[in-house]
Parts: sequence; C-alpha cells; structure tokens
Amino acid sequence: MIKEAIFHRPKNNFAYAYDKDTLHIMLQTKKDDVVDVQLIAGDPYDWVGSTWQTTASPMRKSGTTSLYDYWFIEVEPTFHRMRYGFKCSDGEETFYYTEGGFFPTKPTEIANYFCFPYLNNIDVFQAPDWVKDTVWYQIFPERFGNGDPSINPEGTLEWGSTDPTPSNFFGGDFQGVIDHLDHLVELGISGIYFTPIFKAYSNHKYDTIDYMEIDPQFGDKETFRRLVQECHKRGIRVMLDAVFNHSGFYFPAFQDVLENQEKSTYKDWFHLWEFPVVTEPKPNFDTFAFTSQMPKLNTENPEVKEYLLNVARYWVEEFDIDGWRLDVANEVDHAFWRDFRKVVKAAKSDAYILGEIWHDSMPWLQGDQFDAVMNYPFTNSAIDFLAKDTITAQDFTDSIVKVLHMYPKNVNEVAFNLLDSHDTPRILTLANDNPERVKLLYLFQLSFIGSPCIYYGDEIGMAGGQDPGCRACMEWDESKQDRELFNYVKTLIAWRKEDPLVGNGGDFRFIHADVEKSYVVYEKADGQRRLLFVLNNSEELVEVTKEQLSCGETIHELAMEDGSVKKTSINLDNPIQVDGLRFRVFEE
Ligand code: ARE
Repeated sequence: MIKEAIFHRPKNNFAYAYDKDTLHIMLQTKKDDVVDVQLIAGDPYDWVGSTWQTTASPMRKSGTTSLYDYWFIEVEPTFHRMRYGFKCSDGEETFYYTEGGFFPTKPTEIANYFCFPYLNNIDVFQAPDWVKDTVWYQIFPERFGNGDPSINPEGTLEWGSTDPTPSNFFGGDFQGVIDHLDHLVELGISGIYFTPIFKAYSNHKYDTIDYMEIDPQFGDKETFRRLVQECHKRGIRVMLDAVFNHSGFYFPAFQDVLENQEKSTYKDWFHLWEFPVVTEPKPNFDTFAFTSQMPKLNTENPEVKEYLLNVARYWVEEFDIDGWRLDVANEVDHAFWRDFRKVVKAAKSDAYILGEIWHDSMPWLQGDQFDAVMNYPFTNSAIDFLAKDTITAQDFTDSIVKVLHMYPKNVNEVAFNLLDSHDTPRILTLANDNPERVKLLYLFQLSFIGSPCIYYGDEIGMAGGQDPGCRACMEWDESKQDRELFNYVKTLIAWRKEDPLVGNGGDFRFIHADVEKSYVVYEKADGQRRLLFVLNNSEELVEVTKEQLSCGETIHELAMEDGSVKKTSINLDNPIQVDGLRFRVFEE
C-alpha cells in the first residue's frame, strides 16, 4: 500500500456533521491500491477496565479519479462524539491509519486516534432547505425587458437594435421583468438572481452610487416591492447582488475623499496609499482589479461595516428579498462576512447567502459565513467536456468527482451550479453553436447535485461571447426563439421537480467513462431505485453493454417526448445504441 497517498484530516470535507446526529467521514487513498477500509471508532469514554471499546464498520467507495479513491461512511455516534481510525487492507497487507500515524496492529492508546470532539448542533452547516429544490434564473436587469419606456435612461437604444457594448443602454427595467414572469413560470423557475439594481453609473451597475436607492432606470422602490410580491405569488424567490468589496467612483463618500483629500471624514472608508488621491494615470488606492471606477471599501472600518450591514438588513426587512449574492466575495475579510451572516439571518432565518468565488471555497463554507458559492469548478468541467469537447471523458469524470469531494454533502446540495453567466460567453457560443451540446449540458446540470441556475436567454438559444457579448437584449420574438430547446429545458425542470432522484434525492456516481468513444454513464440512486444516464459526447453512434451500464437484464427507458417523460420497458440482450451527441436515460 502507498502510505504516502493515504490522507485524512478530522475537519472540512473529510470529517463533518451532516445534521444534528450524523457525522460523515472520508478517507483518500491511491486509486486501486487499498481494497478494503474499515472505520474503527468508539466513544472516548467507553472503557471496559483498561480497554477502550471500538467497533469496525466498512466504508464504501464514493468516487474514483485517475489518482485517488475516496472512501465514505455515515455514522451516528450515540453520544455525539467519536475517536476513530482506519483499518486499510490491500488483500495482503493490513495496517491502521490514525492521527498518530500507521500501525501494523490496532493501537491501544486512544490518544493516537483521530478526534471528533463533540457534534454541537449550533456548529452544523445549515443552509436553507428550499434552495435544494430551487431552479434559478439569472437576470441582467438592463437586458431582460423594457416595460416602462418613460424611465429609459438618456440615449436608450431600441430593444435589441444593436450588439451590447460596455456602455450602451436598452432600457431594461422591473416592469419588463413583471411583464414576462409568465415565461419563467412556464419554464418552471423558482428563484431569480438579479445582478445589481442599485443606483449606479454603468449599464451593469457594479459601480454603486447609492446602496439605499434603486437605479431610476429600473423603476422605484414601489415597483421593486411589487416585483418581489409578484414573484412570491408565483413561488419564485428573489436574490439580489451585494457589491460590498468596492463602491462606485461616484459613491458620495469617495467623491468626498477626492474633494477634501486628507480632510475627508471618509478617508478611512477606502484603502488609500497616499495623498493627494488621484485616478490618473493610475489610481493610488486599492480598487477592484485595476479599475479606478471601483475603489475598494475598507470593510474593517466599523463605520463602513455598520453602513453595509445596514444595507444588507434593509433590503431583506423592507422588501422581503430571499437572498444575497456577494460580489468578489473572496476579497472581503472573513470577519465582515461572519457579522453579515448574523445580520441577514436575524432579518430572515432562511435567507440564502451566496458568495461569488470561482475557486475552492472551503474557508467560507463552514457554517459561519456563506451557504454556497457560485460553483465555477463544476461549470468549467461541464463546459470543457460537453460544450468545447477539449477534455476526455476521463478528465471530465476526474474533475466532477473532485468537485463532489471538495465539500461536505450538505454544502454540495445547495451549491449554485451555473453553466455560464454575465461574466462568461454563453453556452451556445461555447458549444460552437451546436444546440445538441447545449441539451447535453442542461441534462447534466439538471440531474446533478445542487441548485442549478439558467442564464436568461440561454433557454431559447441566445448566443453571445465574453462580456459584453453575453449581455444582449432578451429575444422576445418567438419566431426567433429556439422553442424546441425551451420545451426541452421545461421538461427537464418538471422532471427534476417530480422525481427526487433527478435532483438532490439521489447520490451521484459515475459508472463508466469511455475515453476512446467519449461517452459517460452515471447514476443517481437512493438505495431503492436508480436512474442511469448515458451521455454520448462524440458525433458517432456508440453501443453500450449492460456491463458498462452495470445493470440487470431488463430496465425501463425514460424518454422525453412532447414535453413529458415516457417510460418503456426494454431488454438488454443486445447493447443499447446512443446516437452522436445524444443521451438516453434508464430507470432500474
Ligand atoms: C470591464 C470590462 C471587461 C474588462 C474589465 C477590466 O467589461 O471586459 O476585462 O472591465 O477591468 C463588473 C462588470 C464588468 C466590468 C468590471 C470592471 O460586470 O463588465 O469589466 O465590473 O469594471 C474575477 C473576480 C470576480 C469578478 C470577475 C469579473 O474574482 O469577482 O473577475 N466578477 C464580479 C462580477 C462582475 C463585475 C465585478 C466582479 C466587479 O460578477 O460582473 O464586473 O464588480 C478566473 C479567476 C476569477 C476571475 C474570473 C473572471 O477564473 O479565477 O477570479 O473573476 O476568471 O475573470
């Protein structure tokens, strides 16, 4: 056995409380090296004479990559505490792996074992339950619908008359969203994420001028209140974008700094390097990226903190919003986010707190800061394989297994799984304009663990490159929409709602990955029933045997026809065939 490859740490994704009674324990070993792992565990105070009492329970493989096997077990220690180690065998050799190292025989000294001191309920990661069943829709408000031309900003162009640029305006507003809620209801959406809506200078509104005011181009507070109410009536939650890492250039506090320099009462609101503060040729203060239009806020300053926390509370309490998406969340201090969580959850205990972080985000996902992050590692794997076809089936399964083992299960269940956003090219464009690839992407996204999000317009086949290309006006002319795609996505969403196995009710596992023929088979299962998904990522027809499907003689095929899922029984005497860039789904 390769001892160097065996890893466990009694925290984070390797050892955590799933709920008030349940612990999840994970061990990582080299792929195909260890054949059996037993969890040796006991209560630290359970002794008979001088012998500490333990039991052995088999762990199961929850995933495999080209490098590693992951072993998993769920346990419910009676007294909510546990000392534990791992008995690993490769068929010939056996040893015990504990905090104290490796031992040829079972260590008797309890101090050697890993320690989960106590499962305190208050420390359990708890995200709002509703998020698990939510299908999100991301709206860039300037570009969804212009429902009230009387509030168009100066220079507004005719809807969709030209391509989006970094600075043009088309007059999208709240009335435009209200007018089109039927579209979202028909699709089956249950949450909207709005990019910023507060008063700002640009079309994207990430350069806030006033956090307490709606941008007049979108409407007023009463229209916004009505929008939230109309959404709630239809079972749709509303999440806003909190841009707290930086303000906009025209934020009054920053303008005061420019005007009064050292004498400004706001000089400690920002990270200024020296006086006089200048923006040309380069800003001499901290900014978002190198954008002088976005001075970084000093969130360690109690005044700034109080101001921003008040903003967070205000929109939840006064307008009943259901969540905050936090812009550039990883560049703001952790202490700020801990207080932010307290304030937001006090205002609404089941509000969703979603950080915008593109990387491994474990430090923010321990229950004291965010409920989830935008799951770009998921995005990248799905896009590279199913849209761009630049990685192999093995690379794809490796990266998805890694994504799933990067966080605790309760974190994965509410992960914000997006395929694209206002910061990336659209999926159709990434898929080289092939709608069949888009369908594979949606199937994968909507049958995966987490909380999926659809970027406005993707569902009707809009194309668009990197920002600003991905921010075009929503196409409302049905003759120009891909209605087939729309009906397909609608069917998938309805199916996810109907069958718990499609969403978070089923455990995800890859069954087979064919590098040469570029197809994958995965299952969603709950111990009683399993769904099998075969995704053919190649242009050629592939044949899949029952061994590769790892199932019995007879299974049921689930086919998406005329907007519903039809079930037929099929026999697996012969391999099943899947056409190029198509999929088939089975139930066993
Ligand atoms: C504008 C132009 C861009 C240009 C940029 C350069 O449109 O073409 O590249 O300026 O300064 C907002 C607007 C953007 C605008 C930007 C600056 O929406 O249109 O860009 O302001 O004025 C990183 C951050 C992540 C951030 C992305 C953009 O970690 O937080 O970069 N995303 C948020 C929002 C944006 C928003 C801002 C931040 C600023 O979602 O919409 O931009 O408020 C990797 C890295 C990531 C990196 C990612 C994208 O994978 O690991 O860390 O994200 O690429 O670059």
